[in-house]
Amino acid sequence: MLPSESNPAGSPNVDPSALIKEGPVHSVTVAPFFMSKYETTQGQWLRFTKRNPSWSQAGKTYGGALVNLLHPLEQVSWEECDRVLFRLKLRFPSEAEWEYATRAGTTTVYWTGNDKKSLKGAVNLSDFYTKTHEGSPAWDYEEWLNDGYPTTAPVGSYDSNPFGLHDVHGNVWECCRDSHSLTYAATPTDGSAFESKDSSNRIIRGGSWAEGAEPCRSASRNSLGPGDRDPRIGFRSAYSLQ
Ligand SMILES: [Ca+2]
Ligand SMILES: [Ca+2]
Repeated sequence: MLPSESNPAGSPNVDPSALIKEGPVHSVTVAPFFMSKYETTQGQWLRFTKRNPSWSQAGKTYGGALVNLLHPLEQVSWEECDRVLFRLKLRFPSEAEWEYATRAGTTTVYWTGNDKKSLKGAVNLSDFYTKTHEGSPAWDYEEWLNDGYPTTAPVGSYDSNPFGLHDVHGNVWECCRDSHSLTYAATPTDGSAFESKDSSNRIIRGGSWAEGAEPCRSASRNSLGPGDRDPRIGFRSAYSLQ
């Protein structure tokens, strides 16, 4: 994994929108692991837990789009997901694993390229469809994009990255194992998660249906409290091979 920063120009993983918390660029060796091809769906969660807390919930209609059980789970807390994943012998990916899987060998701003318009056909964001069907005046919209969904989209609706993973950019933010940190200064380089007693917040990655392209950059990082629930946030499971 090589998180982006805005300089030096000409080097891999340069990202003009990079923030200080996304650096410094560093190399990480990731041990073999499996990563879910899709974000966890409402149907999977319903089977595992008998509940579906999602806001864009199966059976409801938003802006003419009927939500079904293939839409991603959201509005579930990091703590609860962690408990359920443990029961299933699965886990959250570390940030390093998430970014490695998302980049899939690419060193550009998005796995699709450096230009946000390269995301067309590969992403569900806050777009023209959202603006004209379900949006709020305060939101940012990518008006050049019309992805057909005002909130979440069924997982796998758009192109996969070169590793075969869908929706790594957009749809729902994806929880990672790592504690929140302001830089990667103390992050392990063996691909494991950064665990800190100083912060209970956890990292989320990849942006969502309620945001534009900037927060869904491969290097972009955000965080949530372990008990927070948000209609924009779900997760993708991982599995250790060692
Ligand atoms: Ca959309
Ligand atoms: Ca996602």
